[in-house]
Amino acid sequence: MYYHREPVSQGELGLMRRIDELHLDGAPAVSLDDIRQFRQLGSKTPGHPEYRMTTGVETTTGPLGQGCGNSVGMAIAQRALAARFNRDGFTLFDHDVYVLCGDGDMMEGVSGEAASIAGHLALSRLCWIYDSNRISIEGSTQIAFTEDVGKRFEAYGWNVLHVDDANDTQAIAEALANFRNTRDRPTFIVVRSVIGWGSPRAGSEKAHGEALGADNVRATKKGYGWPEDAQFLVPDASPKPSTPRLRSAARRRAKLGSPPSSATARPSRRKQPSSICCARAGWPKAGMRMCPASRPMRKASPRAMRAARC
Ligand SMILES: Cc1ncc(C[n+]2csc(CCOP(=O)(O)OP(=O)(O)O)c2C)c(N)n1
Repeated sequence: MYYHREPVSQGELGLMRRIDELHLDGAPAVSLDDIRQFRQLGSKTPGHPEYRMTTGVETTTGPLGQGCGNSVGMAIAQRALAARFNRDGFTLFDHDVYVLCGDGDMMEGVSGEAASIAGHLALSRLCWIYDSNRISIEGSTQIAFTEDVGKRFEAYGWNVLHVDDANDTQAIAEALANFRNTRDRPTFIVVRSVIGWGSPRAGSEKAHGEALGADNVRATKKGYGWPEDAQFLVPDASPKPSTPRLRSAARRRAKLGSPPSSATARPSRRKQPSSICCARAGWPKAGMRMCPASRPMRKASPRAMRAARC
């Protein structure tokens, strides 16, 4: 059991969702005061997720498309680690990698390149959830981006699913279950949503690029049945999402169980370091040997490609 990894490629909005989770965890990494500092210089809650600034944020995704690219590296790492270290009865690495991404991510070339290699390698532990609200900073995506993104991912070899309404949590749960049952290719879930849903600016680029303003905030809270004057309210009944990476070592051990004592079932400690980057079950000795500094890149890269294609 490793932790699911979750690059938030969407920038500000996605980060706020992650911060909520970090705050609502039993041992919050982000306090309400930290959240009040949202987007302030030097705060734990910068405008985009920043690796090393906030506990629970393990990758920086400011440039659109970056989180998508990062996720493919994480999914390749999952496969390599699983092949190298998992043993019967002692599964250390069986985690999935989830990405929240938006129209801006899909417009960026890097996400297409990353999706291509993910499809080629059939990275089945990888799931991208595409928030398709068809609005970007400039307005409707119709201005510049009209391709059928789902079809593009089908061509990459992904399992493409559609959820017609982002508020249909049942449909989202079913799509995620479909992903977990699809173990021969990565999954791409196109979720149709309305930006700024519930606010007077719903469906408008203003919901992205401008502060709502006090009146609109009140109207939005009213629409949600939320106390209009409450600021930074976290009701006692809020669900407590699990953020396993913040769990105590004892809780982790309880879930993982005891490692088998047999030397054959347990990976040798001496063999672990340095072989991680390119390791694959059955590879002789340390995988790192195939990419020493002296080896020309053109010779190292095909070997690395073959290693990832387990
Ligand atoms: C590579 C890159 N170019 C430009 C930006 C600036 N930028 C931040 S958000 C955004 C628009 C994103 O649109 P979308 O993904 O549709 O987000 P939504 O409007 O749905 O919140 C842009 C252009 C950026 N972060 N990265």
